[in-house]
Amino acid sequence: MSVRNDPDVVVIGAGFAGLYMIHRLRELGISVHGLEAADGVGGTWYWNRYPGARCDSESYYYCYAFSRELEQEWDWSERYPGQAEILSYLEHVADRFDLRRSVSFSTTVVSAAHDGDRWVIDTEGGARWTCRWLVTAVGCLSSANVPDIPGLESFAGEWHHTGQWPHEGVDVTGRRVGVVGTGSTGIQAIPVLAASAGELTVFQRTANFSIPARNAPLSDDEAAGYKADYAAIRAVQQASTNGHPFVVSDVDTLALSDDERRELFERAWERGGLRFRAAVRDVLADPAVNEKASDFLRSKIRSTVEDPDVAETLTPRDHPFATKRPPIDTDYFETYNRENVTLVDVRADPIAEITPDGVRLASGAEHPLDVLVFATGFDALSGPLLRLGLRGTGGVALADAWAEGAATYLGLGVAGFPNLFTITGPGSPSVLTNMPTSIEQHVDWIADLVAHLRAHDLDAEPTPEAQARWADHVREAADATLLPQAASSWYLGANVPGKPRVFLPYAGGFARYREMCDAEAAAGYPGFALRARREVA
Ligand code: N01
Repeated sequence: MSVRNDPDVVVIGAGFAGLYMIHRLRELGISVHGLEAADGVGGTWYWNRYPGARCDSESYYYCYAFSRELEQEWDWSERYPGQAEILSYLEHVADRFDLRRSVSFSTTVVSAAHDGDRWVIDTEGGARWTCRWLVTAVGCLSSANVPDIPGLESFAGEWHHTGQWPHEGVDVTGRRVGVVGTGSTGIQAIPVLAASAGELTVFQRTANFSIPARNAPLSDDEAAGYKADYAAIRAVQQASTNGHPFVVSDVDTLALSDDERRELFERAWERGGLRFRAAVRDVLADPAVNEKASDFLRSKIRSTVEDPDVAETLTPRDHPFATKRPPIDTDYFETYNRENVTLVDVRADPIAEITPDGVRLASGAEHPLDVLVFATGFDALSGPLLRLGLRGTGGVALADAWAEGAATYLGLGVAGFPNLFTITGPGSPSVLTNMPTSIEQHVDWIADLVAHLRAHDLDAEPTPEAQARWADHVREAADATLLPQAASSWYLGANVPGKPRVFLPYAGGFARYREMCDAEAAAGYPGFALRARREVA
């Protein structure tokens, strides 16, 4: 095995996070190289090519803010950008800032161990890289969760996880298609698959709330308006809870009459999208407010779905609205009015096995299929880091360090893992926010820290005390909301059998989090053990 190279920093991943990290470090004159498993840039938007894949954040702010020129020159075509358009955007960014020359593609990291001096990174192809600082930019939702259902290997048709969708596409025309999962992904894919499949069977375990996206082409006037307003838009994002440029309503919905409240909800419904949450103050803090909003959304399912039994099966009753990540959709509930779509309640009658012909339920009912789609989500936040095979001081594996659940300081580093920085790691706001906003904040913060360490010839890792305090704070922040009430949420790791139940993202809000990170840096990084560099013979 040969040592390929030895930059100051290795960045794993070339999606939104990795590309900007490489750019920032290069600007600072710090040598950096990226390792990317895919054969191109894009991360999430490289892999998630399933039918209907589209972003739930609006295009004018689901993008980088670091370059005024980039902001002005890129034209989005729709209110919500589709997968292909976001991938084109990231390819443009890679070219515009000449980033590809700093990335090795088709290079999967199999292990990364700190040898007491440097990180030693081994890749599937046998190439070895070493570096002083290792930055993970592997995303929060990149480790596919394929359920362990008996008989899957015997299935005679084709099956795919949405997060590993074939690049050549899957022709479902006239075929019998099954979809397992009704999270954000399933809810995006189901209407599109139904439009061309012969028959579509949806295997639903948990009914979900969903709000119409109201996607539409972006008019020239709208696009020009956003471009002119970017300074103000970015300021609202930076001061917000979720990194979205929405100002949360100050209306006390419980003080309104029933008619006034219904009118407020109707307006938010008509506007559509994730903005619905911002229209309902305290929706994630006050159970009474949440129940009003949940009731309204349930009534929309009843009035949309023609068959009352199907409508009832689609009606969520086991978790308050938005305690699981709320999907947004285009004609999701309407799809169940189609002749070729069948809803199967697998909570009432669980999937027992996959047979060569399709899916067999516990009751013995059979659903013959040609194509089976797993929209079953991801081993979120910790999963993408665990599969890197990270080993810290003394050879301790991250999997052992996290046996009781993922623990970090600020979501940015792990005690016992020197000079490792984790962009949007567990314990950061990440998935509760508009991702590019959180990513840029993390990248800027890490770049400043690496520059500081380099200037003073220091190594750094979080102190165990700071990490323990942060874990308490992450728990308190979640407990101050209704979020932990969704028992089956991936925020808690509940979707992966055997995964420790720890509320993974930081729910205290993006603006507050950013201030804490800034205070940490201004105070000279007191939550980190900073050690003078040892001379190595
Ligand atoms: O995954 P999910 P996702 N048998 O975990 C079901 C982001 N995203 O890919 O709820 C039967 O939310 C599972 O059921 P249950 C977004 O943050 C963003 O949809 O566990 N069913 C659930 O219905 C999102 O939240 C965009 O009972 C099984 C579904 O599969 C995150 O990605 C677009 C099962 C999984 O839902 C993940 O969304 C799409 C089993 N064995 C996604 N195992 C944007 O636009 C799981 N399920 C940015």
